[in-house]
Amino acid sequence: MKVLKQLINIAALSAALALSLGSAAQSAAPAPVKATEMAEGEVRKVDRENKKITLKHGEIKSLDMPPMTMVFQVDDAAMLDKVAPGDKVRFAASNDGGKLKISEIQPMK
Ligand SMILES: [Cu+2]
Repeated sequence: MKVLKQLINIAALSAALALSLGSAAQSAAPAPVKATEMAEGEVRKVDRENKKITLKHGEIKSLDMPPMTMVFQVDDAAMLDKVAPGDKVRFAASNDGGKLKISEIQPMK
């Protein structure tokens, strides 16, 4: 009987250990780094033909740019299919030799 009780204790301990390991792994999961580099804005106009999009954007820290409404270029027109005028979006912009380009854009939920 004593052996059985010990076995149960061991089982309970390892279950508790597995649980705490599980939650530790979960809380240690890194937040997506990209989210901090993304700026927010609202789509004003989508010009698929010319691969351009007009955004009213908030501050873009990576470009040291204050909030404004402006036109960005995209390399791939397909990126513009995900968004429509009026959508609130999160996007990543870069300065490509003086041309401001959007490398990633996604509607906010
Ligand atoms: Cu701007």
